[in-house]
Amino acid sequence: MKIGITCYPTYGGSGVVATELGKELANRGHDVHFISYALPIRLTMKDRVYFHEVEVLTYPLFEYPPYDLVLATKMAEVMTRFDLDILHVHYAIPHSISAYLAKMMLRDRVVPFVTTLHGTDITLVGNDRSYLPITRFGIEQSDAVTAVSEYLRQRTIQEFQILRPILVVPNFVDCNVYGRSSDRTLRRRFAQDDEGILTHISNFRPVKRVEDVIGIFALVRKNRKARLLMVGDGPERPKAEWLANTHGVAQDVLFVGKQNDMSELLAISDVLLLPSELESFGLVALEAMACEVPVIATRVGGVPEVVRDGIDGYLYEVGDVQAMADGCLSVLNNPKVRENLGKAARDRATRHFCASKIVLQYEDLYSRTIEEVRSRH
Ligand code: GMT
Repeated sequence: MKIGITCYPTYGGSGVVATELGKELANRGHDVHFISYALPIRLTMKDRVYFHEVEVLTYPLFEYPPYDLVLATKMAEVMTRFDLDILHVHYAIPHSISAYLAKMMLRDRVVPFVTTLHGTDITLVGNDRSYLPITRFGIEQSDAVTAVSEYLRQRTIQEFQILRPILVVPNFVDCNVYGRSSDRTLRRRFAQDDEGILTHISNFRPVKRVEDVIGIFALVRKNRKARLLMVGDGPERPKAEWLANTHGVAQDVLFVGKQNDMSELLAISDVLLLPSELESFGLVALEAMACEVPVIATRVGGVPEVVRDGIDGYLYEVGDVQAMADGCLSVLNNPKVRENLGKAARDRATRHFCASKIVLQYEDLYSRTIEEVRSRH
């Protein structure tokens, strides 16, 4: 198939999923055309992968340059020029609206589009009154819609009063790339042999509750030697740095910034901390699980669909910093517990969330959607 993919190219789960999906589809012999305003972060150019940049003209009249219109124009151009069979957009706003416009712009052919809902497009942005009607319209006009968890599917149906089917296609991880590492050299760059490594990876937005990450670590540090790796960047980073100072643990907290290769850092971690207010899936928890890293997270949104409490890690109420610190300590102080949780987590990741399995579901959805839409025209 000739497949177009649009996503946010910056750091964030939806862009990562879209990029990894495109790479897998290209490996399977499809032509994949990425359409976005920048090269997606994890995208490396290879055979059958193409990138089409959306360049937005600024003009003094435009206080708000109309990205969605330029994107629609580029989508229509790529659809025609490369004879696309289907377009897959990740994150509803504004991508599904641009895809709808592009589809309408074509005169002599129909190119269906699939929308994948990732989370904040529904739970934070989409249900704001100023975006709700247009988000609902984008969902209704899509030729197929998927959500990354059952939680997100249900929430979309309830909040947007959606009657059309929404298919759950969970996020995935490349189980060949993500795995445990016994290489002590990389580990020693961050911690001594008797120090546990706790890792947090996010875009440092308020929903991630980085203040709880630091609070949990400070409690852990009172009880044993440990290091905290803070991976990523975003608006709450200064607050996290300030809190590390005020808790007196700054020397053991390493802010390593945005990284392209999470697999390396996860492969040497002992615990993944994800105390978010909400996660529709929690891709980073899955990536950790594939690396045999137990997950200490909040019982929110789609997280329990990924992490089984007491089996792959432990789940807690939002803000229960003390309980999450106790959970970390029970993992760090008991190597056997850490190992058992880690092995179970890896087993779950490989059985249910491996790229090879999930990509087939998208492939199948594309074929069915193309056939349905063609049979109607
Ligand atoms: O988490 C974010 O702030 C961004 C958002 C994104 O677009 O990357 O993440 C959402 O999509 C991820 C990939 O499907 C999910 O793993 C995250 O759980 C989801 N974030 C939220 O629901 C807060």
